[in-house]
Amino acid sequence: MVEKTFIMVKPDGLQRALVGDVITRFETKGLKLVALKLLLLDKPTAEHHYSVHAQKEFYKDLIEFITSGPVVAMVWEADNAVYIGRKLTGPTTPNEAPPGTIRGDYCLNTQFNVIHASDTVKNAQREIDIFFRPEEILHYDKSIRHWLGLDGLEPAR
Ligand code: 3AN
Repeated sequence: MVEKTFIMVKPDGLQRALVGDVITRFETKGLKLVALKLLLLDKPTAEHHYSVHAQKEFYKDLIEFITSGPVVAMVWEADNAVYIGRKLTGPTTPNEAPPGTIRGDYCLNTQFNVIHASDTVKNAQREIDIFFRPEEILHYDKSIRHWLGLDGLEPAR
């Protein structure tokens, strides 16, 4: 089933110039980018996004960290987008994240772990609603033949 997932490059990922790489991994996997923005999270939005962790001992640090610099928020669409997004991201604890995943390739620390990826379809919708207005989510077809100028043409020899 076609799903949307919410992906965010965290302040450490942006400062370490990993935004392009994260986008490339989702693009080349084949997901469709349907929304994207660069923003500095305010505290209430950060607290809303991470409300599930409000009782955890790392919550205060997490809010400080996630509001400490710009983030890139995105929505990606595909069949099983949520599962694929988690697979590309890797587990929360960097030492558990296999090479080839974003966290496995780039992270040493559980807090500075470069990327957020929704863990369920329900949470994806909740997170998308926090970061984007409905009109900011685009609907369009991806068709490489058209954009290569090949629609209606005979194959080149
Ligand atoms: P994930 O980002 O893999 O969904 P969550 O939802 O358990 O992981 O945690 C949200 C964020 O909270 C993590 N990305 C990480 O930045 C931070 N975090 C989680 N567990 C810890 C921890 N034990 N110590 C410090 N920060 C943590």
